[in-house]
Amino acid sequence: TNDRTPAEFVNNDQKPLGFGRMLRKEDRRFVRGKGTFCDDVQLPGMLHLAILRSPVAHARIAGIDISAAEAHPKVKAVVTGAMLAERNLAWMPTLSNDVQAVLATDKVRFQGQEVAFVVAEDRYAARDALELIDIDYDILDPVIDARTALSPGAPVIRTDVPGKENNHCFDWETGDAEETAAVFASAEVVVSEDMVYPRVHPAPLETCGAVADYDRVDGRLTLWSTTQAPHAHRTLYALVAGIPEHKIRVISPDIGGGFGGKVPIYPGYICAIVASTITGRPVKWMEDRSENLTSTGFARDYIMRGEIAANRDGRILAIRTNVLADHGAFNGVATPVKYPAGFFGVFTGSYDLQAAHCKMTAVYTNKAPGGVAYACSFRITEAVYLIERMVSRLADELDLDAAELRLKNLLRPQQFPYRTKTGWVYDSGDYEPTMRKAMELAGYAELRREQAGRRARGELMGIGISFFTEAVGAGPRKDMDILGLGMADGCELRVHPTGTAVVRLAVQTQGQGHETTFAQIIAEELGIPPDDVDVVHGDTDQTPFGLGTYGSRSTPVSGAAAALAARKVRDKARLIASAMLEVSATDLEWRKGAFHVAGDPSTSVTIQDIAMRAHGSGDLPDGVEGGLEAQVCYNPENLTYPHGAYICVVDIDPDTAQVKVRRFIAVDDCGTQINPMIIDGQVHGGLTDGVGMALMEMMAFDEDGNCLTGSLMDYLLPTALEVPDWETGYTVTPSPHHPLGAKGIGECATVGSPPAIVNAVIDALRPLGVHAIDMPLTPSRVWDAMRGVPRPP
Ligand code: PCD
Repeated sequence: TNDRTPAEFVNNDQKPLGFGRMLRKEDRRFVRGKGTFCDDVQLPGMLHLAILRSPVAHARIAGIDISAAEAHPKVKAVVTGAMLAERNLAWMPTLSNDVQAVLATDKVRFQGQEVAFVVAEDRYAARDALELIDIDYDILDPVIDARTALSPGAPVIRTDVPGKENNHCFDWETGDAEETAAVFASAEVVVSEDMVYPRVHPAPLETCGAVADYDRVDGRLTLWSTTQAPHAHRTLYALVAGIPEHKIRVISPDIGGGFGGKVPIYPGYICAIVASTITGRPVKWMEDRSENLTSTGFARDYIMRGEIAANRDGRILAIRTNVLADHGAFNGVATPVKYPAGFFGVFTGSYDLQAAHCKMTAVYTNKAPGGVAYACSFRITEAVYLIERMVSRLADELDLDAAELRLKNLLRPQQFPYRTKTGWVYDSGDYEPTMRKAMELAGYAELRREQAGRRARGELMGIGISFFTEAVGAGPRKDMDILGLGMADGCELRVHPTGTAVVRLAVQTQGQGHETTFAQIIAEELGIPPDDVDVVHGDTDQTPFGLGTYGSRSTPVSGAAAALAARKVRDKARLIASAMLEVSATDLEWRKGAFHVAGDPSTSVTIQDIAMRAHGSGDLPDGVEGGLEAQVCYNPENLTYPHGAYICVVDIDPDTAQVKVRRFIAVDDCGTQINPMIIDGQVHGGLTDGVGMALMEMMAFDEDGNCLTGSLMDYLLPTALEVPDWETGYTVTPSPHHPLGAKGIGECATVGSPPAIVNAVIDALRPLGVHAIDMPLTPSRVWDAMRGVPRPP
């Protein structure tokens, strides 16, 4: 293997000190079972909290009797919404300026909603006591289908909002309606299609949970919680719960996967805090799998109508879409507040268009809240699906090759920075080589020949393509904030006297390997081994403020902050080196790890020598303080725009309608690569997500609003059995504004893969006259499509 262990990074010219394949430092702890996850936290005297959830989707609460539960010998407290209301804590703000019930007071609005909680001496007693709570529900008609949510006479869900008479959540529009209509009117070809991006769930391995420890003596709250954004959560707790911010410490320990689902603040966290304040004891709350699936943030749930306009020769002119968004009972979307539809505005994709327009309506339904960016920079997954389905649909209509049609319309390198018709400025891109590389890796021409042969024999083989541009790395802070908190990130770097270092970050790894890659960034910039750099994160007492890890923003934002902090340290080191070597600072040249006198490479001092001098007793140059450290708050100039070209090959069994992903070729471009091994892992994970969404995953509900996918027996996740050996490749187009040229990669494959798979299935079924099908492409749906049965609504 060419994956070096950290110790193999040595200071010589053969082996790079910074970027490159390197095994993950954190895995030393993880493979030995030495991680510390939320549920591993054990405090003396700790109590356990369990939440009672609504069994129905929509009902008025007529009465609650908690007396039997309170009488349970191991129960310390039973709390209802009414009791929270007395403390003004029954409702909390969501990240998108709506409110959400912590515990229901008036009504329950989705199955699984939090209604009461019990605190007991152990986990079992807490669960047992839930059964002793007696609640009287007056059942109301639920609103389950987003299409009927605005029908006259539909039951109103948000009766808590004064004057609210319907289930309208928001309207949103982008692009130019008139300009787009004009282009459509004069286009030679217009193709349209209806599509559903079903409700799915991030379903991380570790569910959500918290341990709250409120110290009544000095009024200090320590909260271990499964959060992707510890600093933002702390500020919001201070604003909502009224505990002063400096008295709150949020610790995000090891996290077993986030995938966007751990960005929101969930009622359970607040309940744990309340429980600790009223009992004076530490309190642990951990969800089980069903609670996680049924009550925490869902993703997608967009019903889209797409229209694409083109010339007969395949020149794409414009795209237009109408979206109906199902937001569930509360608008719990975690997105920069100016963007209620997230970054859906990038639905113009990777093509040079004359016009684009999107109109969206969002509604409330009696389903769990959310709209989280599950491995998706805020709704880009939906946007990429829309355009990539439409482009393949157009190829189908014009009888053109789907790869050639894309090549004809991709943006050209000289068009960057490129402003889209919806106002996004793509920083850099060189798309054609990426597409060509994917075609080459796939052996595209040969695959098409093979397909023709198989078709002639009646076999169902399909080749699907997608080309995507993602927008990752939110800020800049002038455009992007979450509840008023600007999206910039702090970083602190301290080099110790012996030349090892500690870097303190505002972002928090959930499995991405930050303890390795951020050490590599410092190593690259300072020329010290990555093993000599400790990465501290996930603890608000130990790290500078910043908005957290999601939207693949860690490398674009905090990665830039880390590089700039290291460069500040280097600038100071240069001054100290000039004193040590008694030459002017301008006569010094930096070569990884040391300053040399220009023209005399034998005279040099290493960064370790400089660190000792910086902390030592010797003289420092005038105006230079002792110590070797730096602090940066990085406000990105723009998002970074990674891109990729994906090709999927499927075979469909004509007798069972089972789809088999035979091959999947992914060529990604995330600019400068810090750790290609980790990048490969990120891509593998995202592609697996894509197979899950395309073929298996959907949160389903019956007409009463019962969630039908509350366990992993029904909510199907992909395993090694459903995925092929991934074939990955890369091109490198650096970001011009990022100090390292790096772009994010974490979500690219999840975003780019579903349309490639769906396009492949439709391509396979084309001889049967199939032009559209909705995810998940389960055997029964494919079977129906093969027999011309109309799609489910
Ligand atoms: N990188 C490199 N290079 C480049 C880029 C990147 O190397 N150029 C690497 C880094 O450093 C890291 C990774 O890779 O380590 C990633 O990164 P990014 O892209 O920056 O991202 P982040 O921020 O870090 O992360 C985040 C993401 C997300 S967002 C998601 S979903 C998912 C992903 O991440 N999640 C997860 N991936 C993952 N993995 C794991 N393991 N786990 C998890 O959980 Mo969202 O918004 O939240 O929905």
